[in-house]
Amino acid sequence: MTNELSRRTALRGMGAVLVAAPLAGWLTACSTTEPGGSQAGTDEDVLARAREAGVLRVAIGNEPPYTKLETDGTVTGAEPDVLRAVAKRLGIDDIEGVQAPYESMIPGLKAGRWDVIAAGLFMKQSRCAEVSYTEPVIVSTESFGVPPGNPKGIEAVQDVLDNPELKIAILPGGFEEGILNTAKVPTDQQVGVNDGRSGVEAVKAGRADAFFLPTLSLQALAEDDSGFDVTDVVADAPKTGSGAAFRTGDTTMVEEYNKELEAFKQTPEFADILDKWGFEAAAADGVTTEELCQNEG
Ligand code: 6CS
Repeated sequence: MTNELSRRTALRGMGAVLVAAPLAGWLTACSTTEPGGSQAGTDEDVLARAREAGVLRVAIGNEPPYTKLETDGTVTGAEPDVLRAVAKRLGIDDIEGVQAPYESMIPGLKAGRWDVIAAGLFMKQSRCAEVSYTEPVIVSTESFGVPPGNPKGIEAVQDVLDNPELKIAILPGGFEEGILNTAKVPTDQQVGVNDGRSGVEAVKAGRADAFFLPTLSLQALAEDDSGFDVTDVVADAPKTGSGAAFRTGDTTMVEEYNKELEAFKQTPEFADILDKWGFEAAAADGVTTEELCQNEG
């Protein structure tokens, strides 16, 4: 994979959100505090600690509509809004967001830098082996961001396999990178980019022929940039589903969270949140974590 990544690290203000970088060992100012989280690898009850601290620290990607960091530092988006509502039902006052690259989210969770991931971190075998996902909140789709008119006709992963000249922008450690690797797309066809905006710019500048990202994320980017098209759903990509992800030792939290999530899903508020962000609340009906954790990669 060729990298367009700038290994930047930044601590964004001292507001509700800090930025965690992928560099190993780079610690945020709060990584030594455990306001609601249990220590990595312990079975301390994160639920009791979060109730006491009044806050649950959540890793987000800032990729609307899955997650969004408002200019005042408020964390929102479909997943954090559901997490906040269920946390309140569990007696936890609020959530506090930490923005991190997808590739850092599970290591940061295991290191105790945050208590939970609610970022649209899609379930697949390797991730399900490292964290405890709650039942799914979101089931969504993947697309390609392409130059206007899709001149190279990129509509499926198979099209990338069939044309070794094609370069596909992906987020390092992201679900789409995993799809390409599982399909055995050579890494020299993969272009790593920092975030959604960088992926779009890579396509517009001709450094990549397409940007592989969730359909709704590309559509959100296209709202502010008419310089690229979003393809139909990529038919040969696996079903993408996500829920909150806790440490494997936080069993009490996952059990209690799932109970409250199931009850919350029966309320109009749940559907209102999903609808506000453009998701189909019913898309997750009947879909289980067990099923989604069968995704290869
Ligand atoms: O689960 C992932 O890794 C992917 N999820 C989202 C919401 N965006 C891109 C990322 O690769």
